[in-house]
Amino acid sequence: MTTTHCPYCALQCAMRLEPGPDGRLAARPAPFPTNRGGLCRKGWTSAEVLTVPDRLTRPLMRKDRDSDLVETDWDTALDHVAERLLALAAESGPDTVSVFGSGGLTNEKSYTLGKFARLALGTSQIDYNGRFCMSSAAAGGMRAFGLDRGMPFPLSDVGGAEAVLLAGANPAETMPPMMGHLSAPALLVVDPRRSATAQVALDNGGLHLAPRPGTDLALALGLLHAVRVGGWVDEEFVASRTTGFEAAWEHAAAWWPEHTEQVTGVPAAHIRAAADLLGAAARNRSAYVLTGRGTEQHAKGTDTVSAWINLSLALGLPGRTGSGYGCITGQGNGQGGREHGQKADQLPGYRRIDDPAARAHVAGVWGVDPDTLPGPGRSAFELLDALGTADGPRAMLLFGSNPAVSAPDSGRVRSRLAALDLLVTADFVLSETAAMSDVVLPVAQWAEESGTMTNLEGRVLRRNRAAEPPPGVRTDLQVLSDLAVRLGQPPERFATDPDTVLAELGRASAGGAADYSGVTPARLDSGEALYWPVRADAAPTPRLFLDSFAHPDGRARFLAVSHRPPAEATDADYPLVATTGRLMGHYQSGAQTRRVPELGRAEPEAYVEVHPDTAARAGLAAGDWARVTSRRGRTRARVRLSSTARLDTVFLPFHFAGDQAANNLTNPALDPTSRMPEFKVSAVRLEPEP
Ligand SMILES: Nc1nc2c(c(=O)[nH]1)N[C@H]1C(S)=C(S)[C@@H](COP(=O)(O)OP(=O)(O)OC[C@H]3O[C@@H](n4cnc5c(=O)[nH]c(N)nc54)[C@H](O)[C@@H]3O)O[C@H]1N2
Ligand SMILES: Nc1nc2c(c(=O)[nH]1)N[C@H]1C(S)=C(S)[C@@H](COP(=O)(O)OP(=O)(O)OC[C@H]3O[C@@H](n4cnc5c(=O)[nH]c(N)nc54)[C@H](O)[C@@H]3O)O[C@H]1N2
Ligand code: SF4
Ligand SMILES: [Mo]
Repeated sequence: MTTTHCPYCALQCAMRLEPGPDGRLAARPAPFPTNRGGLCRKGWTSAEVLTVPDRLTRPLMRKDRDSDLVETDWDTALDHVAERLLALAAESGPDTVSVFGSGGLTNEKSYTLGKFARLALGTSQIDYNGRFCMSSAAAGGMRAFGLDRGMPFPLSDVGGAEAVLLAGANPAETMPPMMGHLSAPALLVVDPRRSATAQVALDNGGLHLAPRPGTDLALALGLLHAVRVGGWVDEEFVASRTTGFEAAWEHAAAWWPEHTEQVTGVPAAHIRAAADLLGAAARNRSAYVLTGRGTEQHAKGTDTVSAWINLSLALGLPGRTGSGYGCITGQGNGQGGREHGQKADQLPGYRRIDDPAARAHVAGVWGVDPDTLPGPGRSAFELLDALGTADGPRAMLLFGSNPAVSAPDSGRVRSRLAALDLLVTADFVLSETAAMSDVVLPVAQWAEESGTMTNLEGRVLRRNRAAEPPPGVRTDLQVLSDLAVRLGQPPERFATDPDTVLAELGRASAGGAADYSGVTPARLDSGEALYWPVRADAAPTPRLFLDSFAHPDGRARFLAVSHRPPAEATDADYPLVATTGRLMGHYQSGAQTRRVPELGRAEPEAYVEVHPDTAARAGLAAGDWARVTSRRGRTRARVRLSSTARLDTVFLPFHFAGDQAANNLTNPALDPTSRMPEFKVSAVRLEPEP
């Protein structure tokens, strides 16, 4: 029996892995403060992915683009990859080779991937799927507080609150055990749909505010307005701990609840009621504002997050015990994955790659001259969109993501991936992206290796190895090391033992914002709650900002943000708004969960959630196949009627591939600061599938 944490989301529920009668591992819940002994359906079935029939155990390679992937041995595959990478770099320079990483990778892998890109490849062209996930919240938190740790407090703090506002998050489906912490008497859910979470709020006497997708910024300004008019602003806190209130207020001054109602569709009375519930709880220092992807995945996601933070600052919530603002990070290591250098503009310890002091420190740990480190590269979508173009990369190495399904405007992304000279994917199943690759490297899964993860609260945890990888399979760290050596790196520079990498990551992150220098195997094993920063000589930091915020003046900043419409408008040809998101039983691109029989049976195909009147107008009934078309592409989905849906909005989960992929529709318009695509608003039309 091994105690570890779930392979999927950022809640990182604790679980026990036990061999069943057939010798295969089964997952059972284990006590831990975030999940309190609960697991969702995906967690319960997670160990089944270890033995799926189409598990990859031998490298695959194709001769050329027109031939099939065939099994080969490791030396042939790795020699071929290294040879091609060296040849391409010699022809077109180091930036012709690119790397794509993931918030699902352990801290050790994220760190090694960034180091591998900068040293072994010498490329600036590395980014990762976290850009699609919480980058807007990270940018918003950084601007306001000077530091980005999604939740700067333990999740269990939220359990005692009188009021919690959840903007664009549906934890009842995306992190079910979290609902145990959301028992506040006033739960306020902002979601265009009557989501499972919104239903919980209504059942318990809370509120559901249902804005038109893409109008959250207006709603947050309207709430700030109602908070001020209601007399709920914490004047003392605003004066002593913040700057910029008046400039931010100028943008909110026009957002009377009635005006806000016209733009968002949320009744003015609900806006006032929400402001009063939040205000009364804030006065008792007992309220939280939490954001999720629904409010963040927009071309104005960063400003929208700033508007929610402005609201929390006006109420005096952040930087105090019992109240606060937090973003609900999504992927298993969504937090740690954004700290250790797999991001285009970043070095370990949440340092900036364009900061000379950061370069000098990290180069010192790596034993290289700082001048040899490349500068910042392209963000995720920009990188994917440049592949195979005249000045873009001609090769990509991909670890832990399936962008052929999960990237916005995925038809366009698939054609860019197909234009590469060399696509190499490390995975344990033949994902849709692996299937397009020239070389596929079979790697170990979470239960077959150890490594650390940083959960949604900024707590560093250890996943423990519970089984041997199948024969023939290597770990990601081994693959990176094997390749680095073939690219001319000294072997000792790319360790394959996770604890050795962790110790080096500790040195590289020391003195940075996300300081892990005190994270050791002994402290991890002791069960100590290691909220970062974790220094060797100090206690961890469960709650940040209690004394001061991380800007030089110690104050939090209001940002002067104004509302603007989504990147594309509806019109006569595309009259509806499509928004996208998740359902309980599938994870992300579905590469893992679509292979678990129980989960696949429960949700075998894409659906589109539609109001009955909207469906009828399109000539559709429940259970029909619908064609949903946007300005970029189309998808097929079964009609699911919902009488609580907005008439102007349809919803599609993005877990399905091919002609059922929601991302055939989505708009890659990017946020100017975070480079987050607008996954949550596309103009579409709905028709019967011919
Ligand atoms: N079952 C399951 N759980 C998961 C995942 C998974 O794939 N499956 N993925 C994990 C990851 S990586 C992440 S990032 C998290 C995401 O967790 P969430 O943020 O909870 O997930 P989403 O379903 O993307 O979006 C939440 C809600 O936003 C709503 N929404 C859509 N458009 C808008 C809008 O314009 N404004 C507002 N306010 N809301 C809007 C949707 O209707 C949806 O109910 O989940 C994690 N957990
Ligand atoms: N329309 C729409 N699109 C979205 C979103 C949305 O809300 N709407 N949400 C976005 C968000 S928040 C996210 S996080 C992305 C996620 O989307 P993806 O980045 O595609 O994430 P996954 O589906 O988890 O892909 C992980 C792949 O890596 C493999 N894998 C898992 N662990 C490891 C590992 O340790 N090593 C290696 N080598 N491989 C591994 C899995 O088998 C799988 O094939 O999708 C984004 N796309
Ligand atoms: S809520 Fe997240 S961490 Fe917990 S069992 Fe489900 S997928 Fe795993
Ligand atoms: Mo995510």
